[in-house]
Amino acid sequence: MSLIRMITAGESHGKCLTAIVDGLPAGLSVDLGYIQSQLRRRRLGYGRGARMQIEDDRFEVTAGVRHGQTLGSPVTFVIANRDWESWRIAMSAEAVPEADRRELTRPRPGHADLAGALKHQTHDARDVLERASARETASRVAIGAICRLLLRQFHIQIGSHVLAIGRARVPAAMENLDGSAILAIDPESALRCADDVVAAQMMALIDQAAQEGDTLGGTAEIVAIGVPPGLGTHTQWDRRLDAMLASGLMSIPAVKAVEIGTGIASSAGTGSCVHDEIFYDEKRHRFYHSSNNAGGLEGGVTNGADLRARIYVKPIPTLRKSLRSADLVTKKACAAAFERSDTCVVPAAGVVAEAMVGLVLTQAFLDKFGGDSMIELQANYRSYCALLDAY
Ligand code: EPS
Repeated sequence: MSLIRMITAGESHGKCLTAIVDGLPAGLSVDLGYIQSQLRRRRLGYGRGARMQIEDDRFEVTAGVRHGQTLGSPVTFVIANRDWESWRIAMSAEAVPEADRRELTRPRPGHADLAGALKHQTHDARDVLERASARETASRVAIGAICRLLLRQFHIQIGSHVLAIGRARVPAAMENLDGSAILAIDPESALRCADDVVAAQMMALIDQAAQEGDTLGGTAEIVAIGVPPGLGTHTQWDRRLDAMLASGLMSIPAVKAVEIGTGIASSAGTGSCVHDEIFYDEKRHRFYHSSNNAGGLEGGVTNGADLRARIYVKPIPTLRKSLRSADLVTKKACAAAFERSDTCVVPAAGVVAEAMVGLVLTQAFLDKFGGDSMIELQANYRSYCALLDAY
């Protein structure tokens, strides 16, 4: 089992976010500009809130990298929260007068406020929301970016696009865009939707939701191309790669459903229509499939087709048009609190999902090929490719 692990720390309005990834091999070139570009992409997206103008996600690498290469020791990122300047008192590590704590006692339906306050026995939901905030995903994008730098050494590339926002959805023909076509979509466009007409409809719906004090969710698809067959396993429930991918994607704030390939539509189909028939290419010495409803995974193992997964993102729970709630202290009926937030985060969630696919694929890649250094990993990978050629 790969020892690569990610752990993050930090609250949305605390001094900084800290992200540690342990288990990367030594000798990986670390392109800081690429990592910064992924962090910038996360803040983009039509419908994003005012926080995105405050933060620039400048980061420091404080461990695990020397002269531009990984050392094989834990790599640590520290991402400054510029907004902390306005929260120094309310987020102080030392005790402060109650009046300065900016307590939140009117839990927002759909956020972690009530569940977390009961769990931690606190009557101030800010003790919960500060960590539950989607701000934490900046840490994951930084770690996902360094993982993607490793995967790119083996020609594995990851991208995403937006399939739906609210009731605006791309036409069926766009539902199965080729992986390279998805990667060709401008990674910094406002919605990363392949259909310009539908993108305009999405923007109109987002504008309407914002005017009405409401929010919108939607669907994003993530693709990884160049993935070799044989990653993951069919032998243990928690190491099946579809299970690991689903777990990583479901863990993204606001994601309420995950699909591998066309899992949802396929559940209504027949086996003879759903399963991807197998052929053999004599020239390339490779098996291939006539379709990819399986999303590149069969039995928890990659089959050589593009990896494809979809995330279904709920409308952001912080609404100007407050929902009904009950006060944590008085227990009296009240209107849910409003905290600055977004109208729609689906494009951003797609960027975070790319990072999570990058992390999980790197775990599976190192699990199979191992190696304490990139040199060793590359040698192991080449010998596996030779076995596939000779199969
Ligand atoms: C977000 C950071 C948060 C929110 C939003 C997205 O910052 P702040 O609370 O200071 O505005 O803008 O949070 C959520 C959508 C959420 O569900 O918590 C971010 O960095 O993505």
